[in-house]
Amino acid sequence: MLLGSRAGVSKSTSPPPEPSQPAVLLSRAIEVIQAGARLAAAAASQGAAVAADNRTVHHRLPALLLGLVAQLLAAAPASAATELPPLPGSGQVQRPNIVVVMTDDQTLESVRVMENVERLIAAAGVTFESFYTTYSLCCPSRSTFLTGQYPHNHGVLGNYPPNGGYGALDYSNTLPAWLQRAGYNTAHFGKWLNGYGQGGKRKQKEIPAGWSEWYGLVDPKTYLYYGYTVNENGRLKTYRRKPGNYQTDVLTDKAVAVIGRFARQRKPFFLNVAYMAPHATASAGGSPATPAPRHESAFDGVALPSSPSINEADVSDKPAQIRELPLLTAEELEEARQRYESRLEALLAVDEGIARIVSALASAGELGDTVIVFTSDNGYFSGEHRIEEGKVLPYEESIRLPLIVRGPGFPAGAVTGALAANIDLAPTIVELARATARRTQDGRSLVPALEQPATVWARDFLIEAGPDPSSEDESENDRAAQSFLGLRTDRYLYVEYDSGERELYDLVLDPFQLESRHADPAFDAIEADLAARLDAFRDCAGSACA
Ligand SMILES: [Ca+2]
Ligand SMILES: [Ca+2]
Ligand SMILES: [Ca+2]
Repeated sequence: MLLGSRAGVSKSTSPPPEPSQPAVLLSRAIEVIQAGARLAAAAASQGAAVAADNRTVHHRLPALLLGLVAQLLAAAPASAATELPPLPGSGQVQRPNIVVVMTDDQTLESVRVMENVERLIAAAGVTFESFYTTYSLCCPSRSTFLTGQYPHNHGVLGNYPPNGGYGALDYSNTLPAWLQRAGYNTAHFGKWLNGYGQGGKRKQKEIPAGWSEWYGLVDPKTYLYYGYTVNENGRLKTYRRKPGNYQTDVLTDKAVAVIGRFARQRKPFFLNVAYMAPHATASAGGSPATPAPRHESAFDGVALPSSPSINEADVSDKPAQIRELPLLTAEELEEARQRYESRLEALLAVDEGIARIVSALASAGELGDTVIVFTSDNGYFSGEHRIEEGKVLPYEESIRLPLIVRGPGFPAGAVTGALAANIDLAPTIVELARATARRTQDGRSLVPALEQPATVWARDFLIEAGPDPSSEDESENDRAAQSFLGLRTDRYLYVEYDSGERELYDLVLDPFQLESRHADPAFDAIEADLAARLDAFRDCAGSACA
């Protein structure tokens, strides 16, 4: 342990001071050097194949180092750098701390504006290129994260009753409860399952099983960036509209304070930092996300992503619910662009929050023993396939998500093509924590891909939606009126709708999903094969889903 590294947090319960910029840079430089040394050692001991597999890393290291050294020379005063992560081997990693940061409705594309995610997680860890949610809607997706199960097994099929919502899950048998039994301190911050806190004061004061500390946003005010209420370990606190109460910043403050408290205890810890950003400001009505005042102009006038599927010209290949959509008008496209701008701006406070969380871990001497997972619960449309806004549908913008993980033993700056889904998150965390899952796990641990990013595995997984009787009343689900069941393979997406309609995309030839091939005779054999594989997965549980 380096001298002084805990001094800042042991003197008071207030959040530890953030390390100065040079201290952060120096920590980062040391981490990059350490990562390079680990890779070199791995290559030397395991032969040329490993070195070749990690070539991306080796190419990136010199540039990263040069950049960091230049910044250090420019910025470092003599007093900098008192707080450093532990050196390799200085602490025995038994059970690592695990910090999950999950944003709400964030697309994969938008990660490009998050420099700290890139610098502190991606450059220090493993980025999954192909990570998906199996049900692109808040409550079913988060229930999958908490259980390791498909929605058809955990039973949360929508955001609200009768087929979903807060009351639909047995929290005493979810990931945080399993981690507590394995000896973890656990803490939740931010968004919980839809409907949490509704139904009177007693419901607002409820704390779900599994959490040592609880800072849950209380519905229906969860989706307000100001004026929201947090259940803080059983006490309700409302944060009125003033700049210091910006929701994302307040959630970061809570997480940083808890890191300080947990780090002084012997137990490892699990933090679930569930930022509501960049979700729209209200759950109904589609008001744009609210950026922090300091970020309001960061992306003024930014163009929508240049995807060829935006305002798709020919939708004759698609099911009726898309076929019947008119081309978006210039005004509608401008509204989608404004929403996109606000969402990017709202992500900047999340990105700053990640830097503060990493700094807090480093200050507490815990960074080297901590796995950090960055992801989102579902994606979002911004005009693709003529869909002005929303999610749920099985297109890439809605289901493909960021998953970036750093942690002890994982290579730095690596990218893996291993096909992964949110059913895999709980099995991964259970393995890392050496805990025991008490539900049959439908996903698989991603630890092999984290340790060896060149890992490839053959697998299929389901993309589900519904049946959700509540969805017809929810404007945010307005494109999800019907249920579907789809199969994602390493190459194809095949979907069967309740209406009997089908979709089939070859994602190698058609990554933007412009031409469904379900009616193309050239794809008959492929479609028959995919339909049979989907049938075999339809009601799968556990190893039958593998
Ligand atoms: Ca969501
Ligand atoms: Ca703006
Ligand atoms: Ca088309």
